[in-house]
Amino acid sequence: MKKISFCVLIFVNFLFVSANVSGYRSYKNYKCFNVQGDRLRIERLRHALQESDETLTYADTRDGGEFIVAPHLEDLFNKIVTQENLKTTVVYDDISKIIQSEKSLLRGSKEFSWTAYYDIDDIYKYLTNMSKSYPNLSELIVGGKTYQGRSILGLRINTPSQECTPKPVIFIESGIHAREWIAPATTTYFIKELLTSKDANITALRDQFDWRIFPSVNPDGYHYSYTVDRLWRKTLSRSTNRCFGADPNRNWNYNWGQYSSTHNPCDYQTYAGSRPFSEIETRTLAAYIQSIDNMMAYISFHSYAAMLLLPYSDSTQHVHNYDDLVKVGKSSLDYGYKVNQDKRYQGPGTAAEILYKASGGSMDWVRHALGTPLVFTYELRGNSFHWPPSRIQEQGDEVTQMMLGLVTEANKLGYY
Ligand code: 0X9
Ligand code: ZN
Repeated sequence: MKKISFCVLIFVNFLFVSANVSGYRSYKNYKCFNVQGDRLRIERLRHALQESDETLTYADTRDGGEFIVAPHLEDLFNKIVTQENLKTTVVYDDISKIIQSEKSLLRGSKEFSWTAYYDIDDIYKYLTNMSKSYPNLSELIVGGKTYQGRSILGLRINTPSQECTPKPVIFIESGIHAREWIAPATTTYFIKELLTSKDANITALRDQFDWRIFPSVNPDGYHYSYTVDRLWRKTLSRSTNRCFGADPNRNWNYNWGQYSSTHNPCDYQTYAGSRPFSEIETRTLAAYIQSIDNMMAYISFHSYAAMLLLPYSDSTQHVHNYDDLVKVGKSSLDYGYKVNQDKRYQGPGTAAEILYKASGGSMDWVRHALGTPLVFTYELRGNSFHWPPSRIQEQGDEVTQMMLGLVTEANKLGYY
């Protein structure tokens, strides 16, 4: 009798331990609030909550902010919201339900698809398979290395041409923030369109450029978000015994560590790293980018503000071809609206003017260090990093049109 209960105990203990080891951070009863009102008051709310819980998740939005509030913070949240006279609406009353729904059943299916979100190994397998299926049109490329020893894998699409001069390069950097799942999903969709579409506009889009496309430049973080903590944003580099990860979009060597950056390794969101390029991902990717000649455009995909952002992120001063960037950006958005007019994107405009100032971002470094003429950050659609898997295709079609709109106007303005 004793033996049996001992075994039961061991078994129960095993279940408990394995649930903790492989368990996904549940976010049970965490509510998502949209908060509107004075920016400074919202800042005060954020500080107060962060003091009680440094894993607080928040995002600035065009008219305020969005907060994911743990049950133990709800009283404090309500108290400060009343004190500060802020307006709140509930976006999700239990974010764990959304997290569950995203990991839809299809993800185990053999065929890679755009009706579910996939883990990094599946994304990499897809890139590898496409490079094998279309060897004349594409090749697998390595843009850098990660803390956990992964390669930052991408696809180069550079179809054979009769011209002697090299084609202009368009670089796509996607998924630098781990939790912005719609970005890698959209990017693989765009790759699929470039390689398989019979639409003459899209084959021309493919053939005119030397594409370097990286669906996930923070693959360690993405895998961690996929398997452990859905709201993880950073890399996974070890900082202290207790804390790890830096924000890879605060870590580039241009005006590093100034705005929207912290020097606290335990900050859940915007720790800038111990020094510029402290993260192997940004350092190696920057070296790869620097080795490219003839880069016409650098495009970074994030989510979920629905905005089109121009350099510089930490200054309201305009770059010399700002007016062109606005024209190209507008054309890109207009093409996108052929697919989806639900909600219009804000911008194009400098991140500093229409979102918030932030330093150490990839877009700013590329523009400043390399002088790449056309540099954009797209904040794709979503609610709290969530975009229903059933609508990935639509977002992918929208981005495909956006790329067409971008190059069409760039051509009119003489960029190629
Ligand atoms: O803060 C960021 O890095 C980006 N927004 S996100 O919600 N996806 O994290 C914006 C990047 C460009 N703009 C700025 N750096 N302000
Ligand atoms: Zn982002």
